[in-house]
Amino acid sequence: MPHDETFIDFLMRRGVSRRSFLTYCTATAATFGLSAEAEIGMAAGLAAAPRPSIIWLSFQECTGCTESLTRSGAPTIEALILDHLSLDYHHTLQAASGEAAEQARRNAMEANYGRYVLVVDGSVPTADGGVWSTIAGTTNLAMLAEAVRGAALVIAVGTCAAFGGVPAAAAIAAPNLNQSGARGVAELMETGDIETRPIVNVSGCPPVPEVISGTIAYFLVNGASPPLDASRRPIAYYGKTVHERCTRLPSYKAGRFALAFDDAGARNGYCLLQLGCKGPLTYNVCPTQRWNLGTSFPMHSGHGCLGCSEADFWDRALAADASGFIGSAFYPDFPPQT
Ligand code: FSX
Repeated sequence: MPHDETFIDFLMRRGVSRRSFLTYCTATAATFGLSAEAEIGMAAGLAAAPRPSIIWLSFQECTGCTESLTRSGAPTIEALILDHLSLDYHHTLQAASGEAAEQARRNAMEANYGRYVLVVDGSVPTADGGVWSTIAGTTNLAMLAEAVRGAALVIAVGTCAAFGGVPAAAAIAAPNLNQSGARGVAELMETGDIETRPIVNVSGCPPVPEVISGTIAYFLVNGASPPLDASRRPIAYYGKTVHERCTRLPSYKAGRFALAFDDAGARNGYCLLQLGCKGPLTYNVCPTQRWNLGTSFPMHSGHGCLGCSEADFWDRALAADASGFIGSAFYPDFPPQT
């Protein structure tokens, strides 16, 4: 595909109608809280958007983020946004390997210096000079430091890249257990280990795929990241808790709580808070966006929220009080008042 092919040309070639495209733009603009006028601007901007160069680096992770992104299903416009991108380098998806792959990365960075989007998934090991994870003989830390310099925007996809995630687990309770010294990308910018660039955290383990594509769509149109919260996440997606958006919220307000995962209350939509649900302190769109093309989300299928889009969620989940309530040490306001 040519680099200068616009997004609307690409969609037409893939058989997507203008009506479907406008419907998508309206929904996306509404997510970002844009005015009707701005909705039109978003449609025009996205239609004319050229293919940006994307360099995608994968470090310490489980590949769940890429799997989330490439999940099978109907070819939605969200998915086509990702097809439209010029994925010049992606460890997991590219066919090239070895020196040919590394040369392709260097070529893409040089040709698009200052303009490419750098996507990172996985945390970065920093202990022992970073030798815990290397690619083509280069530590993840050194590769990240090099790639960040020419990036117009950095998107940390997944809780590992955003906050350290599972590879950094037990950093709170037992610091020595984070043996690889796993850290998130933004933290490395704060400590001066890599240069500072505009960065967006798209957290979640894994993140909702539409949140990834929506964030990229916003950048394509505006040339900048959307408004962010204190954790550098797009407010449009992370501005409310899972609890506030949960389909079981009416039960919470009525004081109806499931007391076991297999009791009648759990089956009848009672609130899962007393079974350890982390929805009240977790900011994400899972209940409204849902997964697998809007099919379901954890509380819908009877499982409490794990809090995976929050920093240190794995360690928080380990702490249980005498009554067995998991995570109580980190939930001083339990039960929440909203
Ligand atoms: Fe982490 Fe992603 Fe969880 Fe896995 O790349 S956020 S372990 S879903 O794969 O980084």
